[in-house]
Amino acid sequence: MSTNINDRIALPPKDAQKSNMTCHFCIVGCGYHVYKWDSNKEGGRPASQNALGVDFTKQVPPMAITMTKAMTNTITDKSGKRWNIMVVPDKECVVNSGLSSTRGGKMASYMYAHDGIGKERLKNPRIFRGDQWLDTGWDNAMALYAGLTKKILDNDGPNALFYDCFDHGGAGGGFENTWGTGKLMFSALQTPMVRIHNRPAYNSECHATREMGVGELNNSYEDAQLADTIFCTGANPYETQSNYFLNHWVPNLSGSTVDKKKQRFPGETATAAKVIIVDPRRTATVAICEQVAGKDNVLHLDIEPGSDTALFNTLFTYVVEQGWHDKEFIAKHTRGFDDAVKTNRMSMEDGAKATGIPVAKLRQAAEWAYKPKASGHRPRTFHPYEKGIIWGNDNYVIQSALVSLVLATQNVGRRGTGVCRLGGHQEGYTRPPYPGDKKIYIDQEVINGKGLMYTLWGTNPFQTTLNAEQHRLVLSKRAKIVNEAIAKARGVSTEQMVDVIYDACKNKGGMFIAAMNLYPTMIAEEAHLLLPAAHPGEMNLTSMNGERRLRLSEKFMDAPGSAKPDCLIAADIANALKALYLKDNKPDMAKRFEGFDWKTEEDAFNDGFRRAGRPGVGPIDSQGGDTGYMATYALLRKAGNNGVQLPIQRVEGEKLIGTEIHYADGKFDTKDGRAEFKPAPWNGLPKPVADQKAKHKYWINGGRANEVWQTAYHDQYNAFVRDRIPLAFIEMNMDDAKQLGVAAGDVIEVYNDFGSTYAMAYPIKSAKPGHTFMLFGYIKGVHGNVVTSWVDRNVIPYYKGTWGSIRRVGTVEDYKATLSFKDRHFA
Ligand code: MGD
Ligand code: MGD
Ligand code: F3S
Repeated sequence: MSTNINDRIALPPKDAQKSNMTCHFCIVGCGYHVYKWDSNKEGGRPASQNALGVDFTKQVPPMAITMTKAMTNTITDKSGKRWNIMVVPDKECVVNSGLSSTRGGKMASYMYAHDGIGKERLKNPRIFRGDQWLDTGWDNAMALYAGLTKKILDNDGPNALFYDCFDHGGAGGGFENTWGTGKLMFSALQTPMVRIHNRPAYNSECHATREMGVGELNNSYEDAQLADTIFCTGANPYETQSNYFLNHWVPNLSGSTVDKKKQRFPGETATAAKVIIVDPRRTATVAICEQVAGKDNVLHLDIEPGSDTALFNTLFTYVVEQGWHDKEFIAKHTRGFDDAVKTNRMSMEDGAKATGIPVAKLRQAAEWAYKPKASGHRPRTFHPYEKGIIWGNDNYVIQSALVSLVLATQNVGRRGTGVCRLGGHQEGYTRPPYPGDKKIYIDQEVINGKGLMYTLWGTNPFQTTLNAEQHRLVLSKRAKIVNEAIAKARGVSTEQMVDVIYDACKNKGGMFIAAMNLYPTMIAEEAHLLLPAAHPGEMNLTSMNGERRLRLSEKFMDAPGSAKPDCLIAADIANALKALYLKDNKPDMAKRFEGFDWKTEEDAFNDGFRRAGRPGVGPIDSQGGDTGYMATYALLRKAGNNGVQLPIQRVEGEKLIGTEIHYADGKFDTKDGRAEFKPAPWNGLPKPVADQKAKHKYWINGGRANEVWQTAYHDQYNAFVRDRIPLAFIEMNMDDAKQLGVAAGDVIEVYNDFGSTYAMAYPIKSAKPGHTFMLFGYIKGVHGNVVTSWVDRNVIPYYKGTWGSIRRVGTVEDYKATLSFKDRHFA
């Protein structure tokens, strides 16, 4: 029997190994099963002969199983044995009910195989020796990394050690890895000079809502099926939280599950939900909602970019004027309402002017979302939101305005409601406290020549930060100073090399750059040390999704080469530092690096999530202690792809019992349990952004596309994605394109006072004049180059808000010959 089956998909035989996998791409965390079996074997077509239990001897009914070639691969383990793998969505998982997405459906193909899509994975540590990369062993890599770290710590203190690090779950995160990295950075090294993978400081995306006492993941996915109205702001969930949208919103919008799912108020008949989508552009989500729910049940509020605060304040004012607010709830469970009514006041007319939405449409939105029903009950309105406002015009103020509106109408803590982030990656936060007392704009520190060593841990700021061109120019210059010094140091030992590098950083303005990653990525162009990381499937990893559902993704294969889980890389660094301090006879310093004697990722999980707890998910056992300790790997393995929704309440037998919704008891996360209204005055655009708008004609909106995951770190090697998107696309208005002399597939330059970038023109009918939408974070054509350096008071960027000019550069005939420029929005 052949080991390479190309004419069919090999089926897993009955005795194939089976394990659980949570998709490690988006927040939704769809459940998958992994089948693994000897590559010389194949299951049979009768249901009794394959592990899927599906009868393939006759036509399989539609939707009976989702399985494609991309869900299969052949891998080789450390001993050289070859295995077939199949990673297919789990029908029993309540998150996705057997659905996959174009991203998760590619997981198997993205698992490492020497001849597969992931063949460029980092396999061993790599050191840049001035003009070339050399593979090396971990001992040597650690001697350099820990040696330089120690030298800097001893001479300059922790503030010279900079980190840009993931703070989430899934790939590049999980409770194990956030704990490992956090313990290293915060309690061992004690550096405050840390930024998070997606923003330039160590801060929250949700300052306002948390201060108001409302955590940002407060309901269950099922609540989207129970809502009367879904009021979605600044998000495009069909493309970015696909199976949450398809498996939980669509059934409610189409009415297909209303009878089964909806609890009704007395005397009411169940009806399909209505949806309001706030987004300046028409998205695929809008188009699909119209198809599913009918145009009459969809309201697209295509507001002026950055005017969300004005919208929420207008609705808030109107609701209060109509008396639709919940007076009893406000009196009993909140504070600050009267002040908010004054500060957030905005008339319909002013609101219409600021948002560009006619009064009639604003009124309609208010009626759908907040007008009490004939029965006198308030509608259940769910308010999901994501990057359109998180990276919007003043994150803090927008969230204050939104959550005030939600509190006034008690649209949180009741089934069918919630005010929630839709989310990005899965979450996996557990760390010791941040050792600083203010938020530090790390990118600006780098630009201003501060810091001696920068570790990019599972991040790629070259493709994703704001003001990215300037950031990269400076970093590149500083890295080259170190390169030159390394190149000149011939025949030196690692200890001597540490001195050479230190001198280049300390005395010549250089910066040493290390990166833990799966791939070399664009970072390799400037870095000096690359450490290979393992990702889910190659390690055990826990994370929670957007409804706080904690799952264990089980290890089923070896990582390539000597790649390791990030938590164990952190432990290696800490242990190397401890040994160096002991050798140096500094026991006090050595003590700081104790507690990393982990052999496996489970040790890191037990030390972090189970022992230290997860802030924000909450201590709720009867002693007031954190109940995270109840979640052992063994119980999570039993809980399978449905896991448990945090916080855990108790264990019944071997079953973890979790929490479906927060604040049902009317007690919020403030000292006295009362939620807090917040003033949210509408101030227009921040000046640096308004200046770009005044100077440049085009709004350069940016964001995601369905088939591309983040910086395309896997996708760039996959022809399915790369051939479709050789260069970041930019959607633009047809007439604008004509005026600029730009045709579909032309290369254009986008530029403003902050930088310039390139993109592939993609004119579409639905783009408004003066509006564009560019794929963010791509390998070629970095949107962040033209994002301003402006941040709000908490150092949160406004990635979505920048204006630029456009010029046609030329054309690539290949693009026009091979690409389709069909409207992506089902126009
Ligand atoms: P990613 O591609 O998610 O990008 O920015 P990043 O987090 O920097 O991942 C970073 C790197 O992690 C990749 O190079 C990948 O190879 C590596 N990686 C993956 N898995 C692992 C692992 O298990 N271990 C290790 N060590 N490495 C791993 C994304 C960021 O961009 C985000 S999340 C947001 S929300 C922001 N959005 C945004 C925007 O909307 N517009 C603009 N203009 N900029 C933005 N920047 C932000
Ligand atoms: P984005 O495309 O960044 O995605 O998920 P989303 O937030 O849904 O932005 C959403 C929308 O914000 C865009 O349609 C944009 O037009 C709109 N917007 C821009 N400006 C404004 C404004 O002023 N007001 C309003 N109301 N809207 C505005 C992000 C999420 O996606 C994240 S954070 C991550 S890390 C994941 N990344 C990711 C991915 O890379 N690819 C895919 N396919 N899915 C992903 N899911 C996750
Ligand atoms: Fe994966 Fe499901 Fe998202 S398949 S990418 S978690 S929608």
